[in-house]
Amino acid sequence: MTVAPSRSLRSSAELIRAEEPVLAHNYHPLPVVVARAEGAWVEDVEGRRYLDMLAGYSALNFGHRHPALIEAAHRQLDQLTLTSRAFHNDRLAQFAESLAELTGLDMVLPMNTGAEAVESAIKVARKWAYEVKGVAPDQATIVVAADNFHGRTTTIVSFSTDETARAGFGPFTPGFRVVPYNDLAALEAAIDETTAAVLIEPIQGEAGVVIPDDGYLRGVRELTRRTGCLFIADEIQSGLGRTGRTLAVEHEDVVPDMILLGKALGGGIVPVSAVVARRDVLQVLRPGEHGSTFGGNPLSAAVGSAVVELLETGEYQRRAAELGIVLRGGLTALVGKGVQGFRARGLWAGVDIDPAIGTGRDISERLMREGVLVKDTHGSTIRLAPPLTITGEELRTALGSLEKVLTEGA
Ligand code: IF1
Repeated sequence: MTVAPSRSLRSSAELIRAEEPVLAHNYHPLPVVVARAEGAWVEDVEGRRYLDMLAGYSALNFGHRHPALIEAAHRQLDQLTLTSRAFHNDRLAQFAESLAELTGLDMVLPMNTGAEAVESAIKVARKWAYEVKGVAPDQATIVVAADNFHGRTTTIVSFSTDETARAGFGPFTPGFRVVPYNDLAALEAAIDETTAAVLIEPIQGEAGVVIPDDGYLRGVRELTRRTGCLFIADEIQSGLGRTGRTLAVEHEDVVPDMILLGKALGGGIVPVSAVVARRDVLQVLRPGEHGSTFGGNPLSAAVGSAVVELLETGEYQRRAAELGIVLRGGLTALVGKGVQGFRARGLWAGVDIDPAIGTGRDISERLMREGVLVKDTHGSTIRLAPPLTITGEELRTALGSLEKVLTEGA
């Protein structure tokens, strides 16, 4: 940690209390107030240090304030920050070229948040269905999976199966069919001549890091190709190194028609998302039909290019794969000792805690007191997704804290 605390004259407790009357209550954060961070570590207002085992839900794959990313951002701040797409900017071509090259696809639609990338893909898929496939006007359907998480807009929550995310927000957008995840027969039965696309997460994050059976993604690829609809992979959380590959679909050697990226694409500095697609798909968009004030801005493009550069080396994917073995080993040793089961790929795990020991929230709070930050999901599951820059020693420290918390609670 470098700089002395200067800005926070109020304590963590005071700052948490100060939020209550003025900040919308749409979150229930752990009671930690972060003021500084570096790498895999964050520091709170009082100077307590914590290992960040959530990494901004994968938005911080390269850790907090990665030197190459901070440098790229600083350099760009001194040159040009925003043009809007009314003009060209001198950073966008390189960003799009390098991202297309990294993903093996042709064209990039730059947006800002994950939800915007998902919304954009839905619009592109529908337009493709009408213009290329010949679906009757306003009849296009998109098939999605139960327990999906794709974002928070009204259209996206329209096809959520999570009542907390949906209830009270209707009326909803029509045109979606929900099938069970990891079920190719159900998917095939839902596809017909109106189907524009199948939209799925290659690994379901919010659902608890649910990994489909080997062959499912290949099956989705074959099925969508055979029936003439698009395969859209939401890699917003699973992509960019997290699972030990650049993209989670690479574990099955599959190339979707559209890939959605976000989170880590902004290097933990700015929101950057993108739809990356085949040329014959993305070219349905013509001037004026879609856009964004901030999408593709030079600061985002500079940071996004620097992120792609980090991934081009393969170092982070390799780290995720190698440290993933440490993570898996540590969790395997805890099965039966407070852990009922877990699902893991690369540096990403959903860990089911024995409900007798506590809820996921209880365990997260106890881990916080041990200096480790995680996030619960769905009752008894906690989610581990440390920065890919974490060391083996730091990872073992976190696993040691988890063991301590679980055995103390037993
Ligand atoms: C929240 C979860 C993580 C995503 C996938 C699109 C988006 C997300 C696969 C939208 C966003 C988030 C958002 C955040 C919590 C979070 C989350 F618990 F809900 F599942 F990461 F684990 N596709 N995921 O995971 O991206 O618009 O937020 O940039 O909503 O509280 P966004």
